[in-house]
Amino acid sequence: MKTTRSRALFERAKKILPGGVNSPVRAFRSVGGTPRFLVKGRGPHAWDADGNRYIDLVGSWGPLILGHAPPAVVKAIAGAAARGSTFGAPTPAETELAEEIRRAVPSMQKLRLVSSGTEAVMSAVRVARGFTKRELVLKFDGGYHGHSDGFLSKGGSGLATLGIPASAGVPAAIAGLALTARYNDLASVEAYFRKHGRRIAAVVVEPVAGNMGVVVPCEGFLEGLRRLCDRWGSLLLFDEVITGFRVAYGGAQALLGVKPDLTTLGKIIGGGLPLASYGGRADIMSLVAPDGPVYQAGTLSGNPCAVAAGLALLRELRRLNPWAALEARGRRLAEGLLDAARRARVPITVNAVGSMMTAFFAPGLVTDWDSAAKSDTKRYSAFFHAMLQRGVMMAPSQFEAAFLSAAHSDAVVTQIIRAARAAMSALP
Ligand code: KE4
Repeated sequence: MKTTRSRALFERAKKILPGGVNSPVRAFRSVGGTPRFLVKGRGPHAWDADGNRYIDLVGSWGPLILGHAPPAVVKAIAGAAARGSTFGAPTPAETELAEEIRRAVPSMQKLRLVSSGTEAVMSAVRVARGFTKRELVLKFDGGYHGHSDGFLSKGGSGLATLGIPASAGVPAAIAGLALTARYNDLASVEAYFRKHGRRIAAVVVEPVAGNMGVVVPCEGFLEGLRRLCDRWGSLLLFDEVITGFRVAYGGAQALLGVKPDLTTLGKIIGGGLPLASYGGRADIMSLVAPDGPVYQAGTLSGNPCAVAAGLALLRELRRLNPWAALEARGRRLAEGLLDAARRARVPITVNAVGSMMTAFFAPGLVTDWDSAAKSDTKRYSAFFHAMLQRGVMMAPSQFEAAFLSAAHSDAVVTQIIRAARAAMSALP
């Protein structure tokens, strides 16, 4: 596979961008080799600068639930841009998008639009602290909630990928405000509550984890968090930046039937443009400025182009209702990966919820960060490259999710499975 142009582009990029990228996980550091510089996407496919075509299972880390460049979204962005890309004033469409979100996620009685998932979680935690007048936040090892200071220890996604236990540059005083429990282990949460209960402002959790690879909540785990938050007067914050509109129209809270006090969304609701949201109970959100004393602001918050993209995508999702088909194809792909591994006698475990999944090169079940971390990342890297050579782009990290879109037809899923069989049997 020719990668001349990607290699040259990478060398040039590294001269000015740290690691040659604008987000660490794109740099292929954990899988090695040259990151592919992509130039075009259409439906389930992406093309790199050397003209190689890939079936894209990264999907921009989640937003592309309808695949690349869905016509309705492209048209909406072009229209918004032609009417003026930003005003720094309220616009009608921002309210329409907020109403569209609340229709799907009724627990977000009031919400605000921001520009990234990081900003959404950071702001939601500030509101939780303002509302409860408490300082501590409880999160989970292997969880990732963006790169704000309070969340950069024992995190997932890029931190796990690069093996960074905690980021430099975060003052101990701030890092110390985050307690880290074990996902799917209610006893570890109860222990923290027994010790710090009245100081914990919020429990922040990915209701289906995506940033240690996909890890599914055990029966009763989320319900247990709800019960403990109610018992101790803390708020339950579901970080649904990945799962919102991904695992169901109403996200993981609809799929799993547990209602948080606060929710963060991102990725899909921006239709591929920078847009995210935090929201929840009206009594909590009434503290957000200018209504209340919790300050949060943003020059491009509710940006007209991003709002137009998000509105177009959410309305398309409502029209197409793709989740049953995504679930069926996701299951077929998960089974296909397991079958390919079995044929090649490679021990893997696949965790999947609907169209998001991870093949862990680990012998046993993966139910938390400790078990995910036991994965053979070298073998994952070999599989990643064997798939890349066969025209399938997986996530360049064992600790991320693969995403199917509604554009990944049955025939495309068959092609992925066929490539996986060849890739598995080619593993050293
Ligand atoms: P952003 O600031 O990257 O928009 O969102 C942060 C975030 C918050 N919460 C969850 C559950 C998330 O998954 C993310 C971001 N996800 C990663 C990939 N798993 C973004 C990819 C990247 O960092 O380049």
